[in-house]
Amino acid sequence: ALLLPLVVTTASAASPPAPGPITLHSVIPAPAEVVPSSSGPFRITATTVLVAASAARPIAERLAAALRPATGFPLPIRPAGTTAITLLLNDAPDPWLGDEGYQLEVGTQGVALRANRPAGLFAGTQTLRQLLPTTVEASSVRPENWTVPAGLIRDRPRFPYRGTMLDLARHFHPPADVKRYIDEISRFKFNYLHLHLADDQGWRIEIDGWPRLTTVGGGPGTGVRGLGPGYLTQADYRELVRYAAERFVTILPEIDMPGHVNAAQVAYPSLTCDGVAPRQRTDIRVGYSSLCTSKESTYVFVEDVIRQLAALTPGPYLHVGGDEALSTRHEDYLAFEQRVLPLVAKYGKTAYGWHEIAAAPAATDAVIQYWSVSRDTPTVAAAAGAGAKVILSPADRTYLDMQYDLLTPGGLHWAGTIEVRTAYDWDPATWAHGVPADAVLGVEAPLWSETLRDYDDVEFQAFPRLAAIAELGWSPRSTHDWISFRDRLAAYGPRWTRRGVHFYRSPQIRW
Ligand code: TNX
Repeated sequence: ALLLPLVVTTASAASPPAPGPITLHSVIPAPAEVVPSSSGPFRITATTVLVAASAARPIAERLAAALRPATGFPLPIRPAGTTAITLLLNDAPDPWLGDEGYQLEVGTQGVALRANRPAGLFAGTQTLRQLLPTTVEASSVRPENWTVPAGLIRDRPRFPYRGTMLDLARHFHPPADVKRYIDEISRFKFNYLHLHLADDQGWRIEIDGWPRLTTVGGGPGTGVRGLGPGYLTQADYRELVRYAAERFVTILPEIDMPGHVNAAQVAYPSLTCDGVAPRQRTDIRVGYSSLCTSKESTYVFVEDVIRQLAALTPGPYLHVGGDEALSTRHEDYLAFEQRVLPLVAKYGKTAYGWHEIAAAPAATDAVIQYWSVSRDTPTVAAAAGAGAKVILSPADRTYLDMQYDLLTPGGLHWAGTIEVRTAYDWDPATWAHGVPADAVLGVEAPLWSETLRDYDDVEFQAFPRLAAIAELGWSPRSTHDWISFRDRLAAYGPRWTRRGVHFYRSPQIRW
């Protein structure tokens, strides 16, 4: 039972400017409910133990591993203890917390983290890490007062889907880099990573029976000077799924069709209508390729790919693209989607596609990813009214490949430039006109990789904007406050610096 009365406090302009002391109000994304206490802080020392039983233990181990390098403390994990950080799964679920929420209580005697499910405990440990001095990010021992401010946080996500996408097609980014990205996004409580695995310039996932997809299709993408080639074996993919799951991130795989398929057609010319292999493409144009929707053999290919990807993917969704099919006649496009969307269901997954699929009747059972720069979208609104769920990825707010301003290196600007405040100041629940808030499943920030040569480029485009998207996805609207976010972001900067994250030092933030 809670002893403290719960007061919902809004992080506001009144919270201290950076680089003030760390308080319970410092966290990104802003927690739902924060009640600071005037009691002393908890101090982690050489004798602190972590207490965790059974299902909480792997999360305690991950937390201890995160805290040991900088503190130098042993932080053993025990079934019981006194001066302790305790991780507890509720016997009787606290309905308010749901599957991903947590409660964090800090007093002089210790830290008690409670949740209904492991995902909530994990989210709580990410909050706890941000309540420690920034030096906790150091990889070797630092002299520091390892204090955690006292009080109570009760927290849960606003939206069930909080995602980001990495385009492995235009430039391949190897599994080690994808793992670093997963590490970073899981700190901000993202729970989905969408992998764009095939496009005109590259095919990046091994499919049994279709070896040329990767041996031929795993080329340079839009890369130059040796950058860009590569692909995931099925074993690589499974390992990414496992690694992500340990951090409570679900992989959403995408094979884009019926457009964006040039790489597959170079590998298998039978996927064109005339059987003639197109030339390999390394430019960044879109809209010129299409699967041959009138050939039965096309659907043999598509079903093979969907069946194998579904089998490799424990997550609930499979993304079948559907965007910018500018070389597919509209009636052919609709007929294609009417066959392909149900195929995803046949293999036990919920179909997911870019918003153009909304024109197909079968899309009412799908998740629709809205990417337009317009807020008027009658087709998506109609599909949402008929039952479809919508993910908000408006290109002029969430596209991480857009330049911050016209002077920042890398990135494109067809949807405009996106500074941090532009990424932050909008509301996913009300953005798309006519799409009711209860149809909005969440928000996703796609990172297309036409210009992203290496992982430094990935980090530069993603951070700090991804922190803004994290807050839109997780935090209740009542906490939304640019001044507060700006100051919390400024205070967060040293954490990225210590971890070697190559983030953009936006002039909007007093770093
Ligand atoms: C549009 S938006 C695309 C991608 C490009 C991106 C570049 C959408 C669903 N498709 O093919 O990579 O713009 O910003």
